[in-house]
Amino acid sequence: MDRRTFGRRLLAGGVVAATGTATLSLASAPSAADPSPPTAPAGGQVRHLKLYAEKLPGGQLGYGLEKGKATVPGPLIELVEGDTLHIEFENLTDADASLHVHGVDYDIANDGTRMTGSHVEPGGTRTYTWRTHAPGRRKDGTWQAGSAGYWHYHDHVVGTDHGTGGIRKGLYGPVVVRRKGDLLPDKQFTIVFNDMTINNRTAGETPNFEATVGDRVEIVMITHGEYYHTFHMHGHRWADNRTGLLTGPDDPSRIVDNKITGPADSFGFQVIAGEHVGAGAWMYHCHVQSHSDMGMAGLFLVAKPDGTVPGHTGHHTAAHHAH
Ligand SMILES: [Cu+2]
Repeated sequence: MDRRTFGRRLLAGGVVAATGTATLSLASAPSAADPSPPTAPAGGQVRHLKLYAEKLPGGQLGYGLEKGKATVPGPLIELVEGDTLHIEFENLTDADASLHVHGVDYDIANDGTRMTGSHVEPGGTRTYTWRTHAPGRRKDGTWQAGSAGYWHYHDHVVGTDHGTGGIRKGLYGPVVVRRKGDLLPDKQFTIVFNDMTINNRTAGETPNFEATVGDRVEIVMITHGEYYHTFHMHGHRWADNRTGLLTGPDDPSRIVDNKITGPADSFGFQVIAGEHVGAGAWMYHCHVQSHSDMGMAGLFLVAKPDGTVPGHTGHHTAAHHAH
């Protein structure tokens, strides 16, 4: 395994950070000596990963890279177009479970469904293989997209043959597939609207995310459950395309700060924290008014270089602070 690109990385915020979750991530800490952000290397690597499903307190379930370290959402899995990933999945729960992925290439034996027998019994292990590809021209001359994008994985068998119980209890996580040369962020956060929760946390316990002005922050946003939502972040905006970045001055992507999102949708983007707007306790929330009123909101805490967040007392939202 390449330690440079596959190093264990402490998420610098978010609900999973307190447990020191290892994340399969390409991102690296910014270098003061070199202000230009690092970029994704060439793909084509064959990678291996161990992933567990296990029970969490309160009747929840989670995926984790180590036993006893499961989180909701599960760990970020990050690849570059052309990479292949073999995931040795061990089911430590007391019910059949699986791993089903969106966006990347997998054959029917890696579907993670009961119908195909590609689920895992309690105590069992199965290796799932995900492949990715770069964009290019097919033999017939037509153009095919690459695998790049913000995707996700989830259980497909707990509770029902669609994994409704597994998803509800927390068996889901983010996937990022990059193009070679894509800018790598300083910090990455995953926000999942799952029914009326954010990352399975209810009103008053929703996660806050911390950054410093100038950080290149990447958000992966996923929706699960029964409802449609709109994702809004105050003070920041992004390109509404598969990678959330503009490719140049002629990129036709719409720039948005609010996006409708329904069950199993995923998108993502990078922002420069506080760019043009400065430090502050910037809200993010569902913009369906009854949903935000019921607590589907949290804070993007953008600190000044001295670490302070202007106007933020730390308790006016009663929201949970994840460090
Ligand atoms: Cu909503």
